[in-house]
Amino acid sequence: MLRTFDTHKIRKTRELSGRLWDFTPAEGEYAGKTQKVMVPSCLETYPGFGNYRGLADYETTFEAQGNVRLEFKGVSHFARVFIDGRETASHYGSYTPFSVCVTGLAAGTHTLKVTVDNAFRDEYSLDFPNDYMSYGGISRGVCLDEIGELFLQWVHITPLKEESGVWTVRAEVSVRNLTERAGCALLSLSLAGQELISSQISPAPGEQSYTFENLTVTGVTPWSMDSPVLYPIQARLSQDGQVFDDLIDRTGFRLVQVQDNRILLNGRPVRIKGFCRHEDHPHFGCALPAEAIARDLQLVRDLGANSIRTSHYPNDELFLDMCDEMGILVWEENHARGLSEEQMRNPFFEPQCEEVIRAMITAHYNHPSIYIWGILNECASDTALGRECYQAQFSLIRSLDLSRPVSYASCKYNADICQDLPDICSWNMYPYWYDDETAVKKIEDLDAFLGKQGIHKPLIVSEVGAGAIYAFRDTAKDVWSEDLQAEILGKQLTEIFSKERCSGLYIWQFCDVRVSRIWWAMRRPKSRNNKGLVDEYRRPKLAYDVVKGIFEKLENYW
Ligand code: ADA
Repeated sequence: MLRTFDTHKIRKTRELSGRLWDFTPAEGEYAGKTQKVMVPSCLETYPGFGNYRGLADYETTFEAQGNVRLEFKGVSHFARVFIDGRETASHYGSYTPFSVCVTGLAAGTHTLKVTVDNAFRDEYSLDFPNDYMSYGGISRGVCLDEIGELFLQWVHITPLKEESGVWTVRAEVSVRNLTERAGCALLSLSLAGQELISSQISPAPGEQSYTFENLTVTGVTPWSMDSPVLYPIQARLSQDGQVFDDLIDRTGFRLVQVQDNRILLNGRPVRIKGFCRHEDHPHFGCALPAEAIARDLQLVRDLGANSIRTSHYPNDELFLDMCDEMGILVWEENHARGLSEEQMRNPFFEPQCEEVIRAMITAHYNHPSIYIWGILNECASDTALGRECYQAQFSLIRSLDLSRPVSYASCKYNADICQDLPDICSWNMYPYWYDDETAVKKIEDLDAFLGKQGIHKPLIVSEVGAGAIYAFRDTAKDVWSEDLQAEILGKQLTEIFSKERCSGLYIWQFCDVRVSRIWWAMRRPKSRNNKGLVDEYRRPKLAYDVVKGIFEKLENYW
């Protein structure tokens, strides 16, 4: 399953995932031995492959003729794609989609081989042993579209303002022309069932995008946490009255604005009651099937939460589709956790971060649930080089999307030199866990630190939490007991919500997650980051009811 709705009615599209492929590792005791595995999946979940690092091949076949477009929603970390034995694409970026077009395929059966590499290498600057597991494999869906010479690549809808029930929106449509000559088609677009555009286009070879300003839509219900109403976006290309390509997406009508110390959703100040969540499960690695994602979101809802931070990378579109439908706000961030200045000096680092940002925003633009774009969690925001990266990446985001505020989760406290750059200031803190200072004191100090620089922006506690090993109960409330975690979370949440200066918080973290074997595992019992409110199998810890009790009493808005 790739999305929760159909993305085409005209274009012939089919999923190549959701079935068994041949998997052949290149290294280790099973080198050269082929077995059947489900795609998508993570290779570390296959028996005997728990700690495999290196190259491996995934192979399948498909029937097609003419021009096709293959889209890979996520391959970790690096992929080389071969069609009928010929290399047609390569891609680095574990959590972002990429596509490849092949023209003039002869009718019949074709082979598709994807060589993946999940090793840690300098040229994969965002993947290294970390406080989560960098899984490998074809970890998200794969689809095959039959296309002609011209096809629709993406449509971006931006709701800009609402006056007396009339929404003004901007539409941008990207078309690809696979030929060497100018194309010719009628482009039409409807939104919420209303025809907005009908325009003759002559796209040059390659990619072209068309922007349409001042479009208006009436009679729609705004998207909100309590009433997450979605509307279809339908783009079509036709010639001589015959529609030959289409693209369907969804959006919601809502504005996200920052005013003084508050984040406004359609004019109302939101109170964030959130969780940071890794895509991780002992059975699936980061390749959670739709059912498991939906179950996570049900738990999030049961806990009375209203937001998720996709720490620390862009998430599967299925997850975003479900958040759109459930009214869960999403802070989505690029792929970067805890890089030092030295790691940020890696020449691959900045271009790879920017590539992730471009791919993330292009693919996820229309999701109304996404209300913040985040970058560079706990990186070197206390150094001049770090500042250059934060600056460059925020300007890139703003050049791609001005409709959402930007932020980053900092742990540099008074040494941070980048707080003037984002729209929202966000801080990770672990009072009573990593240190004994109260949350109240921390927030007051940060507020004073920002105030001295003349910075008056909304403040979010982007991480707060404590660890516990599931089923370890202890009357002495010793470290790693569920009892201590429950007590600490109770204190942290009560203190943070008592500070109205703060727009809300994200608990670190939703579920326990596997961490890398090297180094990190030595500081993490059971090789897990155990700060989950539920363990890796989603069994609730004592803190579950404490958090639920606090979250449920608080409204979604200030
Ligand atoms: C950081 C980091 C998280 C996690 C957390 C922890 O704040 O952003 O990824 O490592 O600390 O558990 O200490």
